[in-house]
Amino acid sequence: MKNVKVNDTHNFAIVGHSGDGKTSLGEALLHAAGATGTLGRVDDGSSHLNYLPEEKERRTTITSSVYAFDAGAKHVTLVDTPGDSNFQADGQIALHALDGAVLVCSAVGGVKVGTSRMWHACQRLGVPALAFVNGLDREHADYEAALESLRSLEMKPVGLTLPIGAESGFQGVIDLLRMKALLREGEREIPAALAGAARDARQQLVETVAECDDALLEKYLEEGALADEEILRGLVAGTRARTITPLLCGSATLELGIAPLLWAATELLPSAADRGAWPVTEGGSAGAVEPAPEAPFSALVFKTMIDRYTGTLSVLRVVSGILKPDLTLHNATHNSKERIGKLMLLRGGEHVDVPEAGPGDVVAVAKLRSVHTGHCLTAEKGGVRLPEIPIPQGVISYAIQAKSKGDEDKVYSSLGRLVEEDPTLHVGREPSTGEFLLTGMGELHIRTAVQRLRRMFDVEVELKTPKVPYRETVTRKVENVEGKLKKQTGGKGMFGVCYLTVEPLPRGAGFEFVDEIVGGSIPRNLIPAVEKGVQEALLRGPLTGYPVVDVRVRCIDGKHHPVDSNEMSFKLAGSYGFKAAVEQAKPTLLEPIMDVEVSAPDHHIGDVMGDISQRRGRVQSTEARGVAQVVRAQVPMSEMLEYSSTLTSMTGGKGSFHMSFSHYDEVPAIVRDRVIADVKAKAEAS
Ligand SMILES: Nc1nc2c(ncn2[C@@H]2O[C@H](COP(=O)(O)OP(=O)(O)OP(=O)(O)O)[C@@H](O)[C@H]2O)c(=O)[nH]1
Ligand SMILES: [Mg+2]
Repeated sequence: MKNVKVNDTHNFAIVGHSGDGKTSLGEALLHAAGATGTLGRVDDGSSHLNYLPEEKERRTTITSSVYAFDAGAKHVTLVDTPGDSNFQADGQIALHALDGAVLVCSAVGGVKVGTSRMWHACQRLGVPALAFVNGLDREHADYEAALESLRSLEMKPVGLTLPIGAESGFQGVIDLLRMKALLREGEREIPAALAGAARDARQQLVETVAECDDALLEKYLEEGALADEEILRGLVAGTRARTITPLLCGSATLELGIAPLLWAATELLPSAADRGAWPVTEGGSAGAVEPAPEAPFSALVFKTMIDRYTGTLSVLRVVSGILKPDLTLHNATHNSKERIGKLMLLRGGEHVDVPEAGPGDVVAVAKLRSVHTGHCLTAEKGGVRLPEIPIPQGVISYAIQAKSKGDEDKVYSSLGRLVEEDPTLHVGREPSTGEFLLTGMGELHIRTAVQRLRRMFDVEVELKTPKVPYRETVTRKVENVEGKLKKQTGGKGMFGVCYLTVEPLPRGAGFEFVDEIVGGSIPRNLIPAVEKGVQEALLRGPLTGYPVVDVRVRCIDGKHHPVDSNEMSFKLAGSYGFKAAVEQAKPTLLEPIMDVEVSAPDHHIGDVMGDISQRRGRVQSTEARGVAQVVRAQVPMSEMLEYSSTLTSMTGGKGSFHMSFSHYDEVPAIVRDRVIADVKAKAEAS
């Protein structure tokens, strides 16, 4: 890779829906480029990209995998990303740091939720993409249907190849630029039976390309044809401007249609230089930095890998300048200094030392102390700051507990390391229940994290469905409730009395304390003690012990004693008064309601909506998105704890969902009584 020009440095992500063949396609590209001696396969565990034990076992990609290789004079980094919604955030993070994408779409079933999610991510980030219809050899493969579904994404696909045969009769592709048939046995002339179709498809290709450039269109209209260099020029311009999406097709596992894809990925997708200047938030000139070796150094960290033995590896994409071992850099995100050790190219699970890295290169650096995924590294002096990569937040929480007592510290420190590697995981304590919660993108995400903890750190944790963080509130106003502490027999006396009025506040308002004492019935300096007492009592409501919210407490009167009144006596008086008032103010239970978005193929949507209403959910809208329907609903969190496995079985794995907290709402009486009974039973049992 030494001395490779920025112009010849490429990187791209392979993105799409789970199981549509991204990893297999990555393996086929590596094999075609001669980077791997044998074709890696997902199914027999020989994949170079799915190298983690969990990936080999599940035959699915869990974290994005980076592989650097040379293709002719070009230095290429390919990033295979996960398709499952539990892990897809990893691919979205990587896309922020890469120059192009190959969107894989299965010939069976076409565009699915994961395909459309990643396509929209490319569009949002302005990443030029190619599309590849994969699996043409599979049963029920239908190229035309897949093409139609791609069009429904508002993509303008322009076919560079044409399939020869389908399903078990799939033999290869026609290269429409070179007008040759690429078969398993090698390059041949186009079979006579397909000559007409190939001519028509090329004609369509030329017309679409001509529309990308006014000068080309003029020439095409005048002469009815374009020269090969002109077609290439139009293709390049249209791809990079994202007005067209070159479409290729084939079979990853049969290695058919791969050479044209490798060509397109390195000739049509932009090189690091073609991509042009990157916007910066600090430094640079005119708010941008050029991807040039002589520019100030900047890089984005898009992945962190934890190795039990070698420690933490930060994977970064150099945006500008040159990186060498022994440099001191500035972590612009964390505002700290970092000394760089050796630089490594990644080839799946293997590392190869390199002497330097320039714009467009992806390298790993070991043992950076303050650096996390998403951070921006810059030159120590005169650096530029790139916008950090936003990290999607997880939504599903599980309570975790060390399996053996005494292992807690080890569990939490190992979890801390795992969270460093996967920023979409979060560990924290839920104050209202005291449980440690592991939060992630879905059930499988959390379960995989637990599996990795066991393998990497030898720690065993138990997962428990978390307690729903219920809240309590009052439903009516009660006035002038007495809170009294009187202990004046023997020793030092305690005396404090307060009168409280407690009333409901709108949802989400929290807590308000109003001091309405006049005439010194409670001394000024002791009124804050009443508030403190109320706040302590707020933490444990009378029904279930969950915190009380959305109440206003007015302290309207009180009594004191010149000697026996002190802070403690008014704090306790406040606490007693508040507890008594809440009991009289018809307390009730509130539950968290989630905004839920479910995507599923058309024919499953009836089942999905029926299931949502059974979960006490309210459907708010439905919308067609490609071949899928998207349902938006609000559903109580308590009903969504095991949703992902239900959705998977209901939709044969083709459904996906996201959810986030919306608001608290009152629990219906019948559910409330059950929750209260549960809490009581648990309290009695312990
Ligand atoms: N027949 C056939 N099978 C394929 C083809 N491409 C992939 N497969 C098979 O499809 C399955 C899934 O392939 P992967 O490459 O793991 O798919 P992926 O998109 O990486 O999946 P995730 O990592 O889960 O997102 C494997 O069993 C592959 O052998 C193809 O072109 N033809
Ligand atoms: Mg994969």
